[in-house]
Amino acid sequence: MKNRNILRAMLALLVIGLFVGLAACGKKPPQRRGARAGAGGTSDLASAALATYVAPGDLDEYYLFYSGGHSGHIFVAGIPSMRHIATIPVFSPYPGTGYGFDDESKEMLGEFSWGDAHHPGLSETNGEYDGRWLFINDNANGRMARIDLRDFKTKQILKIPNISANHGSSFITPNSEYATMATRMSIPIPEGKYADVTDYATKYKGVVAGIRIDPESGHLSLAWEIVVPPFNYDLGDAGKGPSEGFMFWTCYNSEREFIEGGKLEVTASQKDKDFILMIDYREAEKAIAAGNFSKIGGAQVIDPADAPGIAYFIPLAKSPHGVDVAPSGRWIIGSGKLSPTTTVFDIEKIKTAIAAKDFEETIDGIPVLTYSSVREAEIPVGLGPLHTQFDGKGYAYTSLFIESAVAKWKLPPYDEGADMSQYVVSKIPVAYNIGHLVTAEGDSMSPDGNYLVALNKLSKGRHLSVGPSIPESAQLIDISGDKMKLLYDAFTEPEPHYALIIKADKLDPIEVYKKDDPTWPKHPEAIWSVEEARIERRGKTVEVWMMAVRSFFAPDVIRVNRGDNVIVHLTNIEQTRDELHGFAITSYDINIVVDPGETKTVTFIADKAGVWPFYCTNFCSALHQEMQGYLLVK
Ligand code: RUQ
Ligand code: CUA
Repeated sequence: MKNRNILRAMLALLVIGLFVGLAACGKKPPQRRGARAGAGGTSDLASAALATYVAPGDLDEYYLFYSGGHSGHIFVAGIPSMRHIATIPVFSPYPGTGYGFDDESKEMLGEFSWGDAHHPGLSETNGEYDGRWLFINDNANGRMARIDLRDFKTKQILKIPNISANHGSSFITPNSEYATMATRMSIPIPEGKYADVTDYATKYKGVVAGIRIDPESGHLSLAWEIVVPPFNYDLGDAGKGPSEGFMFWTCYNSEREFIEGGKLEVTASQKDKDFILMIDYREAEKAIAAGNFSKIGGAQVIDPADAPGIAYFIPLAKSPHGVDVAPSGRWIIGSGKLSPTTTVFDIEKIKTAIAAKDFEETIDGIPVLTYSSVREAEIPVGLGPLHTQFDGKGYAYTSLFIESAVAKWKLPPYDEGADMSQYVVSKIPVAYNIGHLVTAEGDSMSPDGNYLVALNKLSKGRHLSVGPSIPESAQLIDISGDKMKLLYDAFTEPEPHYALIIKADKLDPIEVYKKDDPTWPKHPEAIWSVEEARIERRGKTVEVWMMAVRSFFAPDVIRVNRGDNVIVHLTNIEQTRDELHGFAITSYDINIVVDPGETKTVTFIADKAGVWPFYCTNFCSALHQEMQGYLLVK
C-alpha cells in the first residue's frame, strides 16, 4: 500500500507535468485523453487517474463479478483498475478454457448451448459475503448455476420445472439457506401443457421457488415452489435482520392479461399500482413438512390459497423493476419504472399490518397489504428509477434509466411532514441509460461504500468504434465522499445486467489442484506417471489414460477403427501454477484444457477415418509447438 501511495504521488506529478507541457507547446495537441469526458465527466482528471491506477505488479482492492447476459458467462474484473481478468463460462461453451467440450461440462450444459446470465449472488454468512460460492440465474431456461470461488469454475447447473424464464434470481438469504427463482413470463404449468393466450388470466401461472443451498458443498436443490397469479415476476431480494425469513419480488402486469397484438408495454401499464410479492419462507417450509402441496411437473408446489400466511402483495407504483432490502433489513425499497419516485417500505409496518389483517383485497388467496399502512416514504429520485444499492453510511443510490443518472438519497428516519426532495442529496450523470448499479459489498449487511459501478445500457461512442454493435459500458464512480465522482469508463462484451463487488482478501483461490489434496474429490481416472499411461480396448470401446506434462503427451498415438467409441481421460500432472495443457484433435471439434493437477474426460465416436493430429492448445513451454500426437482411425 505504501509503495502504491508513492507511485500515485509520482503519477500525479507526471500528470500535472503533462498538462503544463501541453499548455506550453504552441501546436494543438492531438485530442487529449479525457478531453471528451462528457456525461458524468470528472472535473479532475489527475485525481481520477490516480484513484484508478493500479501499478504494474500491484493488485486491485476488489473483485467485480459481472454477469455476461446472453453470452452465458460471468466476467471478472478488478476494482479500481476495472481490468478484465477472467471470464467464467457458465451456460455457454467457452473454448478458451475447454468448457463445454469435456464430458462433465457437456453434461452440465445439457440440452442447451446458451443461457442468459443476469444476477450473480454471493454466498453469505450472517449477512456478509463469505467468498465461498457465486450463483447466477439463467433468465432463458429456468436454471441456476453455482461457481466455486476456490477455482472459479462452474460446478453445477440446476434446472427446475415450472419456472418459465427465471429472472427474479439468484438472490441469497443471509446464511445462504436459499437462492430465489421466479417466473418472469407466465405459462400454463407444467411446461408442455397447452392453453391459448386468450385463457391467460385463468390458465397461465407464475411460480416462485426456494432453491436450497447445501451448507457444506453449496449443492443446489429445489426446496419448494409456490404458485402465484400470472403476473410477470421481475426482480427479487432476500430479507435480512428484521426482514430475515422473507423473500421479495416485484411484479408487473397485475392486469393479468396478454392481449394478442395489444403490446404488453401498454396493456401492462393500465393500473396505477403493481406489487411486490412477499413470501415467508419459514411458512413454506412448514407447508412442505405438513404435506400441504401438490405435485406439478415433479415439483412440490404450494398454493397460497391453502397456506395462509405464506404470501402477501405490497402495492407499489406501476411497472416496478428493482426491489432492494437496505443493509439494516428494515427498509424494503421498490421502484416503479414509470414513476419518478422510489418507495420505502418498513418491515415493522408490514408485520403490524399482517397482524391486524390490514388488507386492501385478496388476489388468488394472497392478501394485498394496505399501501398507506406499510409505506414509509416516497422519494422523488428522478426519472426511470430501476435499482438501488447502499453505502453502509445511511445512503441509498438509485439508478435512473431515463434520466441517465445515479441519485444518492438518504435512508430513513425522516422528519415529520418534511419535503422529501431534501433527502435526495446529489446526482451524477452517467453515459448513458443506466440499468443496474452495484456498490462495494452492496448486498451485504455492511456495505463498504467506496465504489459504485454503473452498468449502462447504451454507451454511444465513448470508445473506438467497432461497428453497429458496440460494447456495454460500466462506469466506476467514487462514492467515498459527499459528492460522487466519475473515475473510469470500462467496456465489456454483451451484456452485463447485475454485478457484485467483493473484497479481494475474502477470496483465496487455489493455484493448482494438488495431487494429494483431500479437499478436492479425487478423479477416479487420474494418472500421475508415464507408467500408468495406457490404452485398453473392450469390444468397440477404446479407453485411453493419457497424461500431459511439458512438453509431451503419453501415449501420443491412439489407434482405433472407424466407428469405435473413444474415451480419453487426460491428466495434467504439472504442479506449477499456470502450466496448463490443452488437447485438441483436428477436425474432430474437440478441445479440452486441463489445469495443473486436473483430469478431464472426453468421449467421442471416431467417425472420420484417416490421420488426425492432436496438439496442446495452451502455450506451455518453449517446446509447446512440439507437444502433439496422432489419432489414427483405420
Ligand atoms: S435486469 S436493468 Cu435482468 Cu436485472 Cu434490471
Ligand atoms: Cu502443453 Cu502447450
